[in-house]
Amino acid sequence: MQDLRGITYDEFVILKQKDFPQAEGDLSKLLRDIGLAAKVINREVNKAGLVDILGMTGSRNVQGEEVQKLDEYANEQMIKYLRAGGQCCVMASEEEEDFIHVEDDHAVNAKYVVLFDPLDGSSNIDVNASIGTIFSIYERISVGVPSIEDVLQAGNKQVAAGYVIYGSSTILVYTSGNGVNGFTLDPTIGEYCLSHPNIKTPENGKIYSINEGEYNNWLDQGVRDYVNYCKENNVEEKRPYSARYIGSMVADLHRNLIKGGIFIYPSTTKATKGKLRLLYECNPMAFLVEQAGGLANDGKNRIMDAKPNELHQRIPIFIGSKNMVIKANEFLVQ
Ligand code: AHM
Ligand code: MG
Repeated sequence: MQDLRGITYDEFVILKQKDFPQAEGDLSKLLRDIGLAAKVINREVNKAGLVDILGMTGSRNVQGEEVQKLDEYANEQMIKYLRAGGQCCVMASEEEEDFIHVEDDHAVNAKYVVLFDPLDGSSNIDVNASIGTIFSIYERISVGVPSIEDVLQAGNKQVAAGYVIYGSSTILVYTSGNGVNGFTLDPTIGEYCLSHPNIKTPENGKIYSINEGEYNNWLDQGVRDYVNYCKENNVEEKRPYSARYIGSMVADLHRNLIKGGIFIYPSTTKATKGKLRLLYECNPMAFLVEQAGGLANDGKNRIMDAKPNELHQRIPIFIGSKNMVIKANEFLVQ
């Protein structure tokens, strides 16, 4: 197979389009629009540490402009670039109560729906930990005026999904259903370059990621039993496993995707249906992880087969290395 390492994201997306002779280039354009929005968000995220110098959020900066919260800024950029690109007729965001119908003339016949979390893990901004943008793309199913039905599609109907992690470097990872590829932003040329071709997640990992402070609040005893299993000594199975939890889904999942591991956000007494959102957090991550050879379920049923009922729906999630997810599930079935 041709070694494409180093090729830019934009070139790669166009190259992959050739695998689908009927493709008209709209999805490629849409993916590039998202990449562009993420570059603009990345620029602002990189300046986050300067906020104290330039002005606190909610106050005025030295130019007398209102300093915006980064998650609001990220939301605006995603909407702006997706709207300008003209490839999507419907958008939905964690930051918006309702879905957005793009009514601009150039988007009237647009065939895509984009759901996104513009800046996930934003509570980590202040401490300079990694955060990310997550996106999920569907074809519209409505005829005529777009409707909520376009947004409430099961994850198994996604045509593409991905995330951008703003970390020690900025990496865009995406799938369009034919494997997973990662591109690192080279700030000197302003391009994402293929750095992680054909990502496969290890079937057996050694990392478990869960907010263990909630140990006593997990609704399911099986989750406690599984976590205790992860901590037990077992030379053959190379246990105890390592606990790693940043509290930023993109960062936790990116690490586990590369190194192998399981990420769990279960039902708790406070979040009885889990905390994370099905449509723009769990489904896109599930698509990526499955494409990389892993699994994602709610403890029993596949995340991508869940039927969405509302835009901001939550769901418990067990996601990551195949054998770890299977093992964790065994503890839940009493
Ligand atoms: P956010 O969308 O408000 O940023 O919340 C989602 C984040 C995820 O990134 C992370 O996995 C989770 O919340 C952490 O939650 P907790 O602090 O309860 O462990
Ligand atoms: Mg979020």
